[in-house]
Amino acid sequence: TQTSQFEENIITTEQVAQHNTRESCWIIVHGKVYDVTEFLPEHPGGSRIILKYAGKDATAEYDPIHPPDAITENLPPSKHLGVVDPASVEEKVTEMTEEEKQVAQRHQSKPPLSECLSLHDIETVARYVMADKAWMYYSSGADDEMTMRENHNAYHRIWFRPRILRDVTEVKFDTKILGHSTQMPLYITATALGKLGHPDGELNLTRSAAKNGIIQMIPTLASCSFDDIRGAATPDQVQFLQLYVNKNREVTERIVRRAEKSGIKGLFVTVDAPQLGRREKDMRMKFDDVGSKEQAESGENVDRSQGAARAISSFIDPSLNWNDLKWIFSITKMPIILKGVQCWQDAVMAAKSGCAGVVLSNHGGRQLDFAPSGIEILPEVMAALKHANVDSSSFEVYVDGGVRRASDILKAVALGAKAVGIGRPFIYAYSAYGEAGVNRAMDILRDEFEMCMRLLGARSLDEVTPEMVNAANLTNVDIPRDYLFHSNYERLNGLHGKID
Ligand code: PPY
Repeated sequence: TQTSQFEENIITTEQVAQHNTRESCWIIVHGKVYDVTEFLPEHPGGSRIILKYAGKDATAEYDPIHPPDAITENLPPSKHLGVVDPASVEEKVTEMTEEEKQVAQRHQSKPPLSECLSLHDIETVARYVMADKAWMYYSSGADDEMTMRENHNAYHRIWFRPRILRDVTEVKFDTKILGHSTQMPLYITATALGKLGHPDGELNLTRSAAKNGIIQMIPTLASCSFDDIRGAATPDQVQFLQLYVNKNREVTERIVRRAEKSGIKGLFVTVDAPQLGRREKDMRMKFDDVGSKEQAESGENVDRSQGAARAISSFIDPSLNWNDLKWIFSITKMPIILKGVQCWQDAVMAAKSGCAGVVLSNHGGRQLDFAPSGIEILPEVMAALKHANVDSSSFEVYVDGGVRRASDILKAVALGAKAVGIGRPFIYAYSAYGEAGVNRAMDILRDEFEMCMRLLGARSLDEVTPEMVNAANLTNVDIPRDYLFHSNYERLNGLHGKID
């Protein structure tokens, strides 16, 4: 078989080192040798980044940004040359880079997890400990980051109308999402490149989701492979899949069929990213990464303004349109949800087209700056769906972006959302504290839910109704300002003076 031939072919690192040019480019990934010469122009991240590793071991660069099977999926077997001769591998004591040392030191001096009392606290620690590249990729928003800040600030314009003197001894806040039980009205939404923050990447989320009875949406661009993430789930654990539709529809069809076969319970098609937004913090990091200034001026034809995230987005099909939905319905029986709906007209169209729901989302403020926050358009979406006679039991509305508190979630539920998606807070949690951080974030939210439900006078989510909130000022958008936790917020013990 192909594999056994491949395994028999032993290649030394000296041999690999000779193929270090554009004309003949071999690289080593996970101890295997690949000829990527012909693949260079097709690499979604550009040829330059591969050429940096021509003739060398690229595993360390490859790992956080590719699922393990990306290379075998994309290179024909004839380009899988063999395995590296272990005797030829120089035992290098891998020197930690200056940044790695600093990150390790900051992990030593971070506060104990028990000192984190809110999701904001966890985010503060993540910002403190994380390597710049990871922090900038996760935290960045598009352009002036107005939408990103608005996402959370919009929740501040909704106030409660609590009820008193109800027996709130027992409060429950479990519900169902697409018919599947969840312990809280939230799910872990998809975020890309999970290993930038922690070596176990998305598996931290899978494990915590299992322990906490929460549903995880698996990203198309996870760092861990789909099979690894499914493999880490418990037998009954419900997972959804987020989907970027590929220009090559066969790739998408394969992903969708594999997902359905493996038991994925819902397909969330991302519709707000025909092109990736400009996240300047991230772009700036990648700019330094692609090589020296001299290289840049040497005339190689690389668009350095893009940044790697934008470059690798070239597989996403900008021609995707409403007519393609029929095709998606034809290849799967999984419920289809559109993720990234930003006005009521599109929500109504999604319902009329046969979708099972929509996520009112602006992609965490990473796409169109000045797109409204999901929570802000929720009331008009609910009103329009009602007007269009859409049955709320067969069409669910979710909101994501800026959710940091159970009180935020209850505001969304009061206004008609079935659940909310939470992304960044959970990846910050594992970047700072591993799986324990995610578990802590879940504990905090549970605790906040219990308190908020009692103080609101609601014993179950059915009792969290539109009358329980005053959203009259919701659409009075203020220029996003910094709030308490950005300026005079008392930082965690131990962080004073270390970050501004
Ligand atoms: C994002 O960064 O917001 C994403 O959705 C992930 C992504 C990353 C790189 C290319 C395309 C999408």
